[in-house]
Amino acid sequence: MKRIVVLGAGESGAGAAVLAKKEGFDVFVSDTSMIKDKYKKLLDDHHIEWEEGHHTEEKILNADEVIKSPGIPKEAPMIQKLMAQKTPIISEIEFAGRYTHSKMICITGSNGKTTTTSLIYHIFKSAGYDVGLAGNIGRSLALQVAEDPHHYYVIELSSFQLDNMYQFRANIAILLNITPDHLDRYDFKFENYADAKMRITQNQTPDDCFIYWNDDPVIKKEMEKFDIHAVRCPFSELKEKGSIAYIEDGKYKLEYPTPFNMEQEELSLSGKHNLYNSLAAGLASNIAGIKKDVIRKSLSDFPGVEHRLEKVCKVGGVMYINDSKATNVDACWYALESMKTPTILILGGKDKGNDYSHIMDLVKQKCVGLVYLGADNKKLHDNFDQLGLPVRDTHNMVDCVKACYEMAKPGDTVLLSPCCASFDLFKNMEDRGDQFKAAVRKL
Ligand code: UMA
Repeated sequence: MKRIVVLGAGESGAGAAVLAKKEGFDVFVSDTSMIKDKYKKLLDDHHIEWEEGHHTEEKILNADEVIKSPGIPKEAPMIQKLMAQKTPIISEIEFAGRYTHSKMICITGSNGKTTTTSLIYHIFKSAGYDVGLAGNIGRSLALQVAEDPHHYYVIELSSFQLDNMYQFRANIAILLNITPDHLDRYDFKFENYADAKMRITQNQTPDDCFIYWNDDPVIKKEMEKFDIHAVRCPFSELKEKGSIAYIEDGKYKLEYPTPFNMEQEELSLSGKHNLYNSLAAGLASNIAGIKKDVIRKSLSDFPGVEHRLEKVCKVGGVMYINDSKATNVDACWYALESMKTPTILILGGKDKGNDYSHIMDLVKQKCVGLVYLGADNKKLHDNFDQLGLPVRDTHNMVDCVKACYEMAKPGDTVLLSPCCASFDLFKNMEDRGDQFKAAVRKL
């Protein structure tokens, strides 16, 4: 019997293990940390052998194939050993793709993935399609393929997931943008990260579609390097050469495959970044054959995504906005760009090789104060103190929100859009956003 070892027992690994067991493999799961109770139960319910707190070499190096969780870097000692002995290492999505013929709508990009994925899922659901939501958004594709199969999957793909994908084919692939992120996982080379994003197009055929942002110079450059076999479906803010989705005379327009238009002001999501997300989502839905009236209605009644420019409440005339999902500099750029009132920006966390020069002009234009929130705020001081804005240094959410409250005047906005990952002080970005909302509501 072929032996599959799954490294990491979070959402991705536990799901992969269940599918592998169902498909008749000899399965072993190993995690260097303590495994969450819900995943232990899932593994036990399926009689899958697991270990926690360490990796036992003799139980891992004898694998025929290894499924690696996306959070494990290739530099991890066990991965290095497996690579040295040429054991195939794949991602959970690659594995799941082998056991389903469902249509795959896959979304990647440095920013906007979760919003676009959620919006497409909303449109497909509204159309009555049998659809699953999966991937980086927090739901294992493998587990759904094993236990809750659907005709369509809308899958958010991170570069980490794309890294170990080889045969997987996206029927509709969406690449929203490529800006620096996760450089610590790509030898601090932007090109390596951009190349990983382009893997979303590999294995696509002329029956498939590739939707991408036509104005992105990085995508343009990358497309010269890769053979794209899918039908090209570029979108852009304004009508320009080649674009088949754009804004013209205040109207949101799709040219392909069915001509479609609606008033731009009817779109439920506002801001420039969300316009791109809405164009990409509309195109994917149109290509999937969803009726115009459903697309129109769904684009206008989509409620938005938690932790993404989420309005929390007004306290003392100050609006508090939770954009905890902004874990890179570019995401913060879009958030700041959409601010209409003087802004106190909360930034900081686990730095991923950030270059803050990109947001300096916007910080100067929009911000009236900065609150740093990280275990180590030195890099923030080094970059931003020179602007001469009032600055506060904090190391937990309660102190951070208190500092914002003291700094803000009626009419201001407090924006949590930290540019960084959350793992230095919080469990994850959701925990950071939840703690922010709870602290604001206690003011
Ligand atoms: N581990 C080992 N050995 C090692 C190193 C780590 O066993 O040498 C273990 C860790 O203890 C941990 C596990 O490996 O338990 C790593 O798991 P994981 O972080 O991959 O956890 P999952 O719950 O499987 O979550 C992953 C994605 N996590 C990451 O990419 C970091 C989740 O994306 C995703 O939702 C989930 O799979 C389902 O697809 C989160 C994320 O932060 C939201 N993504 C990044 C982002 O959006 O910026 C890319």
